Amino acid sequence: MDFIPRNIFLVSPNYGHIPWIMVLHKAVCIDCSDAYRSGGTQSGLFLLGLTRQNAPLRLFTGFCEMDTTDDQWLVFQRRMDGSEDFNIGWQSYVQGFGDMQTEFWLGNEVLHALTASGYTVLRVDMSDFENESRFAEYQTFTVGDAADHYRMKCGGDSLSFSNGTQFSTLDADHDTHVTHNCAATHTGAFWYAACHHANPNGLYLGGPNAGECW
Ligand SMILES: [Ca+2]
Repeated sequence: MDFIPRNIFLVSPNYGHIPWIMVLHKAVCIDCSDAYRSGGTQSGLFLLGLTRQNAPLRLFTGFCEMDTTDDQWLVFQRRMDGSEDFNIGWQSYVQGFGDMQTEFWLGNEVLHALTASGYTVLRVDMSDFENESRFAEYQTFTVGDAADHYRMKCGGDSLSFSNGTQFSTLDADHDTHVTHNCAATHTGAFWYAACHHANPNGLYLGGPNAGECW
């Protein structure tokens, strides 16, 4: 783990036994910007905290991306080499799965908590198999709670088609397609309507339908 604290405590040998100088370094970076300001300028894993009104501080490990822009971003999904199987069930997407250093989904439960505590700007960085890259940014991305099947609200571009839809997986059809389970027919898991203009958790092969796309 590549946590930020470097000095848990510091003892100065110059003072003999008394007095001791013991310095606590902030162990928890509240968010990725905080981590960066504390000297964690390299992208990597940090212990982060979620603060919400009337709720206890919730700690979680997150991957902070420090290199993409001047801002610092918490990564909640990454595809890079096809090493992780994304065509899996509801509970895995709720809890999160994969390896944060490579491919993963952070988890719908923490996504809900994150957006409820102010993480509402979403950035999507994409590249095709020829390494052509582009990105999209959304200012008002929110994910509802479990009772509402993690309903997503967002505007703009590819996501507007999914605006207001609940999350679906191969074993949990909450899309608006009357006869099909879009997650099953498109081998992915997402906020499908009937069905999608974006499929970032589809098969890792590109292409307009079964593969991942945006
Ligand atoms: Ca359906």
